[in-house]
Amino acid sequence: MTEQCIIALGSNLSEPDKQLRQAFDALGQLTNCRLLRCSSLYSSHPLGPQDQDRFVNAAALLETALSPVQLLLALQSIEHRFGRVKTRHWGERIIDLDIIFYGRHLVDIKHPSLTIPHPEALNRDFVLVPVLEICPDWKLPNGTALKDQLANADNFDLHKIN
Ligand code: PH2
Ligand code: MG
Ligand code: MG
Repeated sequence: MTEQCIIALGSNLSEPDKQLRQAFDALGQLTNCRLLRCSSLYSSHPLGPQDQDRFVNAAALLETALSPVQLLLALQSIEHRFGRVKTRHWGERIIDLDIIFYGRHLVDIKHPSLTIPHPEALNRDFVLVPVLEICPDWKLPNGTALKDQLANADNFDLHKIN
């Protein structure tokens, strides 16, 4: 039994575009997962503290036999390997790997904390645009089209950089 999952990637430290390319490679090497598609890289204005650099954002489509929690732990282990350290809320980071969708499932697990669909993702163009690039016909758990969310999303001055 496998599911198709969407992972959002973000970085604004230590050559973010290099971090994202290496993160795509790391996703491709996860056991019990197959990396199906990678989006372009996008530069975006930072959400949160304004004294930090612009982010680079992207999305990946992953087919996985892992459960949501197993996938979360696998992503956290990649973040740890890349040297991710805790900073201020919405602050700078070397890599951020968020599970946006796990098939059309709703997931809400307190320990470890995991809510899917990612609660704020649907309001942010730096998540929606890369996801729609690789999965233009993606459906939300309630059956509505993801592309219909784009009109309501906040704008972060997104520019494709490759
Ligand atoms: N991630 C954050 C905080 N702010 N801003 C942009 N543009 N893109 C991000 O991925 C992002 C952010 C913390 O996860
Ligand atoms: Mg995030
Ligand atoms: Mg995160």
